[in-house]
Formats: sequence, C-alpha cells, structure tokens
Amino acid sequence: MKRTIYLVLTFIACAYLAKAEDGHELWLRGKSAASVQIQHSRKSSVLDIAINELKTGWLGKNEANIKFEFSQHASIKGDGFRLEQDKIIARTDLGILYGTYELLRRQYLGKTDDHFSSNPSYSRRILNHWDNLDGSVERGYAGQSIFWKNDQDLTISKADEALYQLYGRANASIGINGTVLNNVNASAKILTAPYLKKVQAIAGILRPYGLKVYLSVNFSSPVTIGKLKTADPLDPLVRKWWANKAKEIYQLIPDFGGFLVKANSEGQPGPQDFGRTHVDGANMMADAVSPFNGIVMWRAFVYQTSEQDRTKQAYTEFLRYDGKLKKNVILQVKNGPLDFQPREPFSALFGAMNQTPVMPEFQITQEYLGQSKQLAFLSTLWEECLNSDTYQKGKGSTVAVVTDGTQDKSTFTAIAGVANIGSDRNWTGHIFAQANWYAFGRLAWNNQLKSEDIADEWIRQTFLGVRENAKDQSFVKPVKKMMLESREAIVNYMMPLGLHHIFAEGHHYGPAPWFANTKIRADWTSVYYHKADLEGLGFNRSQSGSNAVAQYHEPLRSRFDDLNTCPEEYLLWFHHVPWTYRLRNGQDLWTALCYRYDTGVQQVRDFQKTWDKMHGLVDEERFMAVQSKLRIQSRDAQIWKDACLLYFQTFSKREIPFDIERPVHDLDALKTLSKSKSYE
Ligand code: GCW
Repeated sequence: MKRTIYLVLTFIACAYLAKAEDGHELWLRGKSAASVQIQHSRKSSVLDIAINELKTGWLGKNEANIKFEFSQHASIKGDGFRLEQDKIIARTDLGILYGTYELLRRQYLGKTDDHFSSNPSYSRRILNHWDNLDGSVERGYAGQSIFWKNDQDLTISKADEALYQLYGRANASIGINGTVLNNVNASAKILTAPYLKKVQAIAGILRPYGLKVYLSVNFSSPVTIGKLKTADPLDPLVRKWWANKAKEIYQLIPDFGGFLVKANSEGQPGPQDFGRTHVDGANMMADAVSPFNGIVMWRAFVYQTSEQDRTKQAYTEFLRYDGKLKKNVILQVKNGPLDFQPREPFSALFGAMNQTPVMPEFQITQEYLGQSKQLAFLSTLWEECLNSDTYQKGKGSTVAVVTDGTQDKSTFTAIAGVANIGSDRNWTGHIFAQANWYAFGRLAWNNQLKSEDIADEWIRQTFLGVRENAKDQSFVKPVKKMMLESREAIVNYMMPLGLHHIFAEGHHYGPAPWFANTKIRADWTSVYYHKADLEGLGFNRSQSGSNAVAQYHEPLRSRFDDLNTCPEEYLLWFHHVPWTYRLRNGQDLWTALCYRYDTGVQQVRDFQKTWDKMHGLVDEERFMAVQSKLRIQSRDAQIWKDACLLYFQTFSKREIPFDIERPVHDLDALKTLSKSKSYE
C-alpha cells in the first residue's frame, strides 16, 4: 500500500516537473493568488488591463492596497511613470499600465527599490512586421504571419483575437506602443476597403494595450488601386487621392499612427519614377496625414544602380534634403550603412542630419545572424550602435542622444525594430529569439539600459520561478554569459575583422564568399564586398578608396581612414589589408583571420556545453528545443569557418596555423550546399 502511494506521488511529482512549457507565454509567466486592492479615480479599457494584471500577477504583500495617481509632475514625461510605496503615478492611463508592468516585473525579480521615475527614451517605439498579405513573412523564420492569411480570408477568429491580445500584452509589458502591420515591400491592396476593415478590427483589439497601428504603403497605390494615370507626388489628383485615403483611414481608426514608406529602393516605386525627389514624395504623404496628427516614416534604405560604394548612397541621397522635410516626417535609418550585418559601423546619416528627425531601424528578425536556427542575443549589437559616438555636436553625440531628442528638444522621436514574430507556438522560432523582441522593447523604452541587465531579467522571467535566486550561479550566470557572447561568436565565425555580406545569395543563411555573378548588380555579390586578391582582403573605403570615411565627423574620419588607428573590428570594412599586415597582437592578417574563425566555432561548442549542463534546471521541452538548435548552430558555424578559410586560402596561399582544428568539409561541397536553402 505504502509503495503504491509512493508510486502515485512520484508520478504526480514527475508530471508536475515535466509540465510542458512551450514558450507561448514568453516572459509573462508570473501568476499569483495573493490579493490586492486597487484604488483608481477613473475608468478606461487601458486601466482595466492594468487592474487585471495586478490582480492576477500581484507578488507583493497579500491584501495590499495600490493607488493609481494622476499627476503632471515634471519628473514624469509622456507615458512615463513614477513608482512609490503603494502608488503608481503617471500623467496618462498608459503611463499607469507601463508602471504596472514595471512593478510586477520588479516583484517577480525580487527588486525592492520601488521609488523611482521612468520615462521613455523615444515617444514612438514601433515594431515593423514584414508580413505579406498572402500570409508569408519576408525574412520571417517563425511560421506564417499572425495578421494575414490571404485575400479570401480577412476574418479574425476567436483564436486570432486571443493571440492579438497576448501580442498586445507582451508589447505593452516592454513599452512598445506601435506596430506596422505589413511589409515595407508593400502591396497596394492594404489600402483597399476590405483590408482597412481588418486593420480597423486589429487596431480595436490592440488599442487597450497602447499599441497604435501603422501601415506600409506602396507609392504607386493611386495607380494600382485608385485608377489614376500617375502617382506623381506633385499631381493635384494624386495629392487629393492620398488626402482622401488618409481621411478614410482616420474615419475608421481615429488614432491611426501613420505611414511607413520604402520608396525607390530595391525595385519599389517612388517619387523618382516621376522625376521628383524623396522630399516631394514624403511631404505629399505628410500633408495627407497631418490633419489627423499622423506621421510618415520615410526609409533611408535606398541605393541605386550606380558606381558609388553602396554604403555611401543613403547619406549622399538624403543629406541634401536636411531641413526640407515636413514636421511630421521622420527618416528611418538602419543601424549600419549597409544592411543589418553581424557587425557594421553606425550609419553616418545619424550624425549628419541637423534639422531632420532620424529614427534608428534595428532588425530583430535574424536575417543575417543565423535566422531562427542560431542563438544570437542582439541587444549587444544595438547597444553598440546606440552608444557609438557620431561626434555630431562634439564628443558625446551618441546615436542614442542624436535620435532620442536629448540634443534637440523640438523633434519628435521614434525607433523601429523589424519583428521576428510569426505563427509558431513559441512566437519567434528559437526560444532565445524571444529575448531579442524583449530587448528591443526595453531599449526603446530606455536606450541607456545595459544588455547584461536586460539578459538577466529576461532569463529569470522566461525560465525561472518567482524570485528564484537559488539558480543564480548554476543557471542565470552561465546562460547570461552565453547570451552576451553570442553575437560576437557569430561575428567571429561568419565575418570577423569587418568582413561583411559574404552570404549565400537570396536566403542569407550560410556562407558564399565565392559568390560572383556578372548578370546581377555587383553590390548583390560577395566578391564586391570582400575584394580578396593575392595581395590581401577588404574594401578600401579610406580616402584612397571609396572615401566613405569622409561621411563621418572628426575624429572618426581620420581614425577610420588610417589603417593603424582603425578599430580592428572594422578593419576590412574600411581597408584593403595585405595578408602580411600585422595586427595589434602581432599576428598577420591571415593568421588572425584563421584564429577568429576558429574562436567562433569554439565559442558555439562552449554554448553547447553550457546548455547541456542546464539539463534539469529548466523544463524538458524548452531544454530540448534549445539543445537541438545549438547542434545546428555548431554544425553551421563549422561550415562558415571551413567555407571562408578554404576560399580565402586560395588567395592568401598560406597554411592554416597547425594548432587550429582542420576544416572538415571540401570547398566544392560547400559551394553546392550554399545553393540549397535549408542546409538540412
Ligand atoms: O535586408 C534587406 C532584405 C530585404 C528587405 C530589405 C529592406 C523588406 O534582404 O528582404 O526587404 O532589406 O530592408 O527593405
């Protein structure tokens, strides 16, 4: 009898321990039975959410009393808040909601210093979904779009609604307050009545969570769906069409955020098709939405078929328009001058525009960083960009400071992240990719946060129980270390020392440094970027080369220009460097390159060891999911190392140092592999 009871108890205990955690709840796993009373002087759907969160997630003293207090106190700005003993103080309902999430987060983490104010760094903190209307997601690696299925099905099911609520909640919990629902490579159909109706419905579900919806628009919409003969931004009929369209949208969605536009870039239509400028196009749209307080986010990601170094083109194009854009236009600039590479210097445009608000665009989806197969915590990449000094107004003009309004109080501010969210049960494909969604929101709220702290809070909320400190040393510390190293590991095994864009064509997952093709534009090939030859490696962007260094303010210009002062992480970005050139550690370029690639591979092997040690400290389902992804990453890191070293060796004509593990693949086999999308 005793034995049976024992067996039953063991069974129950095992069933409990093995309770599946599939990642769907993200970092919002805190539940509680403790009771709390909430005093509030007004009612709204936003406050209802705050109240509900407190009632279900309260982890403070049982029977506590919490007061929502509205105050115009100078220490609180916009939707910021102040936490005091038993009080959440804010100017707005949303401020109360954000304060609520902060309070609950702190309770979960066991933080007690609850007297402080917190204000958002950017007034608009926006996700960009590259979701197509047929349900696919451009550069999405986590299933299908959560917003779109196809033309025939524009309904929102109960399950969709529940998903959007959780999406809204997750975003609100980290302060994200806007979302662009469709791809920047936009279909004009989004502006037709049936689609706008669905946008209206989505907006209605997301509104209580403080999320405004925005849309990407196709510049030739007046022709495609409006039956006009032209989309020329100076044509009165075209202007009228956009004005009417804006009116129609705002009638449906009074708090609609505005438009995001990719124009004259990668085949998208734009004002230049009609002999007009980006300013003409942006200002025309700005006029259409300005009566309703809408904004236009105009992307600076443009490059034409020209001989000019591609990394210089956005700056060249837009600098001349500084001060010419309407007040409700903001220029959306990718963090680097090329395209979301594992490492790039910051885009010179951040330091160039004196009278035009500029917003950073980060890529949360890991197009170039292992997609959802590899673990890459991108917070360190974004932190590096935000902390880069542009020297626009002397020392201290970091990207953070020149974009968040600190230097120029009159501008409105924004930041965008290209979402990594899809229909996968765990939202992002890789459990650790959730950390990138989380980190983007946290940095958008406070661009001074440290990646280390962001990782710490994410790990605890995602994997541990309430105030679970016992696993500090065994779990949090090693996992955090792995996350903080992960981006640099990728740089090492993919593109060390400033190499860039040597990816396989199209899918951008694996290596193809050999990729050359005279039939397509040169800047879509790898050889354009690394310029390997018998003398050396790298793109000369110094004064003697493309002179991209001239786009940076002093002292950066000179620092980047001189091979001896150029930071080594950007060496091959700015210089064509002889194979025999000695780096600061005394190694010649070829040797250093070999060690970097090898280090990257070893780092991933270490991640595997680290994670395997976590067995039993985290639920089995997520443990196995991550373990399996790390195996793929390890395999593919080796592929990167072998491909790049064997290929560059055909130029350097040198041995791989003998204390480094030898390649295990043949170059020809890797060339074939790079053409297959899946790598499986
Ligand atoms: O990084 C490139 C991607 C394209 C993308 C483009 C952009 C949406 O490969 O898929 O298109 O950037 O940012 O517009």
